[in-house]
Amino acid sequence: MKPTIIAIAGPSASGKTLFAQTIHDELINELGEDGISIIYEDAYYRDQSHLTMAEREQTNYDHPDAFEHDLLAEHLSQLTENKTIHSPVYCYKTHTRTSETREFSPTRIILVEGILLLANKALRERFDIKVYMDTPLDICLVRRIQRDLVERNRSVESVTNQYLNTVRPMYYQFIEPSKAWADIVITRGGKNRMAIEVLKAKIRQLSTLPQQQ
Ligand code: UZR
Ligand code: MG
Repeated sequence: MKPTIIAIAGPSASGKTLFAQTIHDELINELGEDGISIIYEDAYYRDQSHLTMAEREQTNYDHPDAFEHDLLAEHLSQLTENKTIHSPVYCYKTHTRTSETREFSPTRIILVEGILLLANKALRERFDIKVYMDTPLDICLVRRIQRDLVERNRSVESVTNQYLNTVRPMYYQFIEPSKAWADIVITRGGKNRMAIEVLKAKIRQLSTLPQQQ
């Protein structure tokens, strides 16, 4: 069995996580634990344990160099060879990896979710289906303020500064151009019901096909 790998990319707070999780949760009973799973690009933010907290706060987390994409590409290759991986676990509070890893076994369908997945050639080559969430940037900003204040313990000032310094410029430099690689572009965010149903139908079809060698 060779897993099918589906990338879900797009700007920060565009609804990627919600979209991936909705598809996963609505199919998990039908497909089972070895049928569908999610990998987060966030988990592959670089280890920064050698840096001070002040230095970590200076990192540009919206630039491709902030991620260990080589390791993610390597892990995706291993999963397609049916090997189990140990993915890193990242902590947003300390801006670095934790000492834990997450054991992850291949499933028939693997959803991979993250901002810069389509901006990297080695990653693109490993995706069978490439999806891009084309949510307008002002909607993303509003959602990001709401989310990061509640879930990531930030202030309005820190979110807006990050937005102006890195999120917005890196979006125009790397994320928006990567849309050209997408097979499917989704408007309106993670609650787009028809987009969810179309992806679910494709996943169901792939899951019932005789498995490729
Ligand atoms: P999503 N990010 C942080 O703010 N701190 C970190 O330690 C690591 C990441 C932010 C990052 C990016 N950047 O926009 C966002 N900034 O997490 C990506 N600024 O996560 O796709 O869930 O929004
Ligand atoms: Mg997310």
